Amino acid sequence: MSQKNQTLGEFIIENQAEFKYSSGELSRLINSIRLAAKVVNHEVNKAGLVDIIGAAGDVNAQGEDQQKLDVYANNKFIQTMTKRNIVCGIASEEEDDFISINSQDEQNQNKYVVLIDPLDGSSNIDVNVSVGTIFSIYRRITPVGTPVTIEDFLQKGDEQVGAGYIIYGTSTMLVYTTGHGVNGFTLNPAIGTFYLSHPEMHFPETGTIYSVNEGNYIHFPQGVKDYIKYCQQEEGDRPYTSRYIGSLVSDFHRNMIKGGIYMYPQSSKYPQGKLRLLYECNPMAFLAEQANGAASDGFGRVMEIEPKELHQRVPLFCGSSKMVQMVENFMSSSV
Ligand code: P6P
Repeated sequence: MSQKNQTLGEFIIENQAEFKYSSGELSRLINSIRLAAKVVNHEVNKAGLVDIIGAAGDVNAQGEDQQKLDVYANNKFIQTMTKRNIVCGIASEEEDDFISINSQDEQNQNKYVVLIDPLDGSSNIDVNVSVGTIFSIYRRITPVGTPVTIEDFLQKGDEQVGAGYIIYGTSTMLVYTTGHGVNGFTLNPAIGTFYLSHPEMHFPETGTIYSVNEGNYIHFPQGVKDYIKYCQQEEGDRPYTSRYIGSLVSDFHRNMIKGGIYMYPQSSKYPQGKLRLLYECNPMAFLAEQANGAASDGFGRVMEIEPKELHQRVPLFCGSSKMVQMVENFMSSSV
């Protein structure tokens, strides 16, 4: 049972036994993500000072070359997980191919691979809008002690053993699941500790917020156009409120607390959708379903999609279950 104000460390230890593979490795992995989150948070939160402390390409106080924040975040998450020898492979939006972490070493008994979007919504940084890190965790399917292969990464979302995000917003939160519900931890920056602030998070069954880039409206499938028009009609609790800030983690987080749906449909610019299946859609889908919400590609569960390649894109409709179901109804009735 989770108690408010528990630290993330206490929570991980207390709930480790719940995890059927509890060898402590997953706990150490979540702890390494926690550490990287604090390091990235420190850098993200001073982005506005770039002109004062030096823009990308300058040298910082540690004598390190200053990097674009998404490259910085990518390097920090990869370094943190590599140094602690916890995973056997990592895939990232910032890396063309997956990275093997000593997996060819016969002594390497590590069994997890992690897929990350190190800084989602990074274009928002220059305008001081929330951004996030998204992560997805699988057990490798090839034998431990052998080199990881692409098959270890191309697994359906239903095979995830963990997923979560860090939202660098008005406060910094780590929200994650290992298949036993969703819990949110808020960072106290004064002492660098995450505290359980949002135990057992749930999507309301329905809501009145829809999040979509309506600038792409004319390119949307007819079913999506019909749903948006439904949201805008005067009836009952409609018209709904449109809230879209161009950061998946932030829109998802708000909708999980207040009720709502996030949509990134296919369009002429993105015929398969813009968002990546393996390190954006699947982790958010795992969280959504664990929080009594839903996640669909417009016709079926995102987590049932068989991945074909590492940076594959799919449409995403996720959030309150009744709202996702309604979009699927509009989509199926318009084909
Ligand atoms: P658009 C950020 O680049 C992102 O991947 C999501 O975080 C966000 O919801 C979406 O793309 C924004 O895309 O095309 O509406 O600017």
